[in-house]
Amino acid sequence: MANDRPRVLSGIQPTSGSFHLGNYLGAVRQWVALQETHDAFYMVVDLHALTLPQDPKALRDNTRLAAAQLLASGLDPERCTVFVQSHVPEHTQLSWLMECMTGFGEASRMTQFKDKSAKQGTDRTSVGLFTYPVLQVADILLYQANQVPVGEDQRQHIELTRNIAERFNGRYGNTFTVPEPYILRETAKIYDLQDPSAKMSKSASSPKGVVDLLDEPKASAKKIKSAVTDTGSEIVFDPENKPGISNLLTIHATLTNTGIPELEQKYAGKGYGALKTDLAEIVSEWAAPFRDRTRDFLDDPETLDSILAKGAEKARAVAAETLAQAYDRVGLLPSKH
Ligand code: ATP
Ligand code: LTN
Repeated sequence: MANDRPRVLSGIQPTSGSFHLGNYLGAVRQWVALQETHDAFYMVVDLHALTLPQDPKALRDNTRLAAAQLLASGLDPERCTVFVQSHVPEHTQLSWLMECMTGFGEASRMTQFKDKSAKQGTDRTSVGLFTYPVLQVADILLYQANQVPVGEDQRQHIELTRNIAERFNGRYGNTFTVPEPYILRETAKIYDLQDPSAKMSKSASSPKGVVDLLDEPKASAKKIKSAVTDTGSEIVFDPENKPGISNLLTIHATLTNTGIPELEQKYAGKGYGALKTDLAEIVSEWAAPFRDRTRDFLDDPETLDSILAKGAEKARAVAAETLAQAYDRVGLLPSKH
C-alpha cells in the first residue's frame, strides 16, 4: 500500500542537544503530518554534522537525542521510516557520483556554505562543508523522493538537487525522480526572538532568541517575554514593519491551529504583554509532554536503537536498489566477489 503513495524524505542534524521552535514549526511538524499521506523517510544526518568539529561522545549522544525528539514529536515507526544517515553506507557512495556531476562554481554559489565558511575563515573550513550540499543531493535522490519538507533556508539545496537529477537523467537516461521542495509559506522561516531579521538557528550567536524545545518551561517563558518587539502597540500581522510581533503571531497561530486574523481580533486593544504572556504559556504547555516523551525514549536506549536498526534496514533496501542502478548507468563494472 505504502508504495502507491508519493515519497517524502528529509533530515535534521544532530548538532546541538535540543531542537528549537524553528526546526519544529518549519520542518518536523510537517514530517509528522506527511507520514499519514506519504511513504516517508526521515533521518538524523550525522554525516552532515561532521562538517563542523564535533566531540565524538557529544555527537553520539546528540544523534540518539535527535532520534528521540523526532519520535516525541509524533513520528511513528509503524507509519514512516526513521533512521540514522551513517547506518546506510549508500549515502556516501552515491555522493561521490554526485560530486563528479557538480560544477565547482555551482557548489561555490551555495549561500549556506558561503555564510558558514565566511564565519570560520577558509583555513578552518573543511572540504566536507563545501561538498555538504552534494551529500544532501545523494540523500534525496537515493530514495527517489517526490517532495522534500524543509524550511526556507534549504530551498537552494533542493534546487541544486533538481539540477543534478536532471543532468544525470539527461546524460545517462532516466534514473532519478526530480524532487520538489515542500515548504509551507506560513512557517518557512521562524525568526530569532532577539533579532527578528535572522532565522532562529542552532548556531545563533546567542541562545536568548532561540526557544529550545527541551528548555525548562521557566527559561522558555522568559525568552518569549523578553522577545524584541516593534514600535507601536497594535498587534497586527505585518512582517515588514512589525517583524517581532508577526513572528510571535506565527508561532501562536501554528501551535494553537488558529488563523492569524482571529488572533488579531482576539488581541485588538490589548498590549504586546498580553500576547507574550499567553504565548509563553502555550509554548510551555506544548513542550512539557514533548520533554517527557523525549526522556522516555532516552531512558530506553535498547528500544530506541532497535527502532533505528529497523529503520536503517528499510532505508537500505530502497537505497541499495537506486545505487546499483546509478553505478550501472555510469558504467562501473559490477563486482563479482
Ligand atoms: P543551523 O542554522 O545551525 O544550520 P538549523 O537550526 O537550521 O541549523 P538544521 O538541522 O540544519 O538546523 O535544520 C533542520 C530543519 O529545520 C531544516 O529543514 C531547516 O530548514 C528547518 N529550520 C531550521 N531553522 C528554521 C527556522 N528558523 N524556521 C523554519 N525552519 C527552520
Ligand atoms: N541540509 C539540511 C539537512 C539535510 C537534509 C537532507 C534535508 C541533510 N540531508 C536531505 C532534507 C533532505 C539542513 O541543514 N537542515
